[in-house]
Amino acid sequence: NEKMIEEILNKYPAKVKRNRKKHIVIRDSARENQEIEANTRTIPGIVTNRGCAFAGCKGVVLGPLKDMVHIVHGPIGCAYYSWLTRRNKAKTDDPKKNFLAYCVSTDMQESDIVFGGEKKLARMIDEVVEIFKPNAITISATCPVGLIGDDIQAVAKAARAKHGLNITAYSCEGYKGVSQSAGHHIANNGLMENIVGEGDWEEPPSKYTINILGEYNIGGDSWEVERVLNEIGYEVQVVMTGNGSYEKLKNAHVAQLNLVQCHRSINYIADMLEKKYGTPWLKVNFIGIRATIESLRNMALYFGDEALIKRTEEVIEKELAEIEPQLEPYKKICSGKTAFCFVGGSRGHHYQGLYEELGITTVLAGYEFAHRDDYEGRDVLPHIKSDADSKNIPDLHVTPDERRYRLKIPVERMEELQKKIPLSNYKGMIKDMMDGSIVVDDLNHYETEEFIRILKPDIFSSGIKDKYIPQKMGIPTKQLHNYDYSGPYAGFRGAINFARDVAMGFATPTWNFIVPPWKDKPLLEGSIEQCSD
Ligand code: CFM
Ligand code: HCA
Repeated sequence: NEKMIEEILNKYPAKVKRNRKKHIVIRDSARENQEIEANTRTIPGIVTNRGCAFAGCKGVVLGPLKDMVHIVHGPIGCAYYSWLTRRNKAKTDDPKKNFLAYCVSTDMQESDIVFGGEKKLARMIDEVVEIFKPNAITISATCPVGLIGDDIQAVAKAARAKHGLNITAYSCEGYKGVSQSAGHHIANNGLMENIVGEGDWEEPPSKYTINILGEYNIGGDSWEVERVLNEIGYEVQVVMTGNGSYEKLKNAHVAQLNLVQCHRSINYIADMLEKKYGTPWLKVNFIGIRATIESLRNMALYFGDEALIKRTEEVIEKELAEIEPQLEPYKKICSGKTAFCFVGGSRGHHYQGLYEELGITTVLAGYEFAHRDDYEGRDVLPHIKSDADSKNIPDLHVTPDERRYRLKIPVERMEELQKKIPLSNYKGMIKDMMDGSIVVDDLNHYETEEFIRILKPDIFSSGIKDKYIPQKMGIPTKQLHNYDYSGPYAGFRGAINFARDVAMGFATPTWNFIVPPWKDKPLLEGSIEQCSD
């Protein structure tokens, strides 16, 4: 394996080779702490799948909040090409309070770049208030805004005073970080500073009130999770941010527990909620049947109520009885196959368990933009050296809220529970991987082709940008970002949808009809002729 990686890297210039080598690890459980380099700058021109800070802020974290209008201050492309492509679904009781289907942008032109776009932005806010009457407004900056120095914070402040509405600005210019991860952090800080805790609720609305953090309702995932949680007896105050709303988010402080699905995108808020309101957070994973069951049991253990523990087991039993017979035929098709599982952040890890349940072994996995703790576990956080790029987005200084801070469970019980369940913790991807499997950070086009050529996986999990590489090599892909047209994949019923889609990828006769273009005819055609001056 090491020889194989060396061979792949040898094609690079020496400096690039040295860099990329640190982003590739072969899993070896005999070595206790395997380190990987992550969250550093991509080599220019290497053809990565990463996105930008604007994508992480507006596209990922803010965008799904449905009763707000999200203004993109910038040239139209940034808004238009990120418009609804992530499939973060939303429904509202009041149809006038769901603005997700709109694409709202200041459509900056050359003259705005030269003379400044602040006035145009202020006019746009007035129009948005008049036409849509949203519950709140966000403004997200794209690259040129920072370059020309438009002060969007000042525009937002003035508009807030003028309209008496929660209007906030996010300085998430695309270049602010090395990937969309910086945008998550900016959005987390903004939501915490400007929205969470704005509501006037002092008490939770029910006995078991929880928030779900880092769940974006892609293809309806959070609806499937909530269906099961409601059946057990939980009240979900707000999902951050899939199908979420300003109205619910402002009272997020009342929850007794925060669940964290995608820690990469939202661990900052989880941590700040704990510091400010005393609410613990539990790492969950609702992707995969076993992981879902484990998460539900851990939640019940946290509350420690006998009736809740019993009800949890009843619901698990009922759900399993429904799905197990449906799963069998798909397992037969999938069993014995291998997969690459390369997604943006946490999904590169989360989906491995579901693959395993179908009998599929993950032989290579990685993340586009995750940090070392997502690979190595949260314990590594104190050992991560911060560099100029990561210092760019400061951590907010959060202190206990004088009025609302309540320790949700006694310190001793928390310590006891921490030995049993992942409270304020996650263990990272590497420890869960099989010996000899490969972990790659920020995989690029060239390495994708090379690893496929050597490891010949049966299926490749990817996004819209990279899925055509394997497909053209005759390998089925499973889009694990927006799920193409499918989903939900979370929870019990979601696992069936996933199994069906993956089995379909293997069983479809399509692959027999594909002849890669280079097998048919030469890529370049033409003749060389003498050129006379
Ligand atoms: Fe979290 Fe996500 Fe992901 Fe992510 Fe994303 Fe996404 Fe993703 Mo695409 S928040 S890190 S920034 S689970 S949009 S819903 S699929 S890359 S693995
Ligand atoms: C983003 C969003 C994205 C892109 C997915 C893809 C998503 O990073 O801006 O490359 O297929 O999930 O929609 O991650």
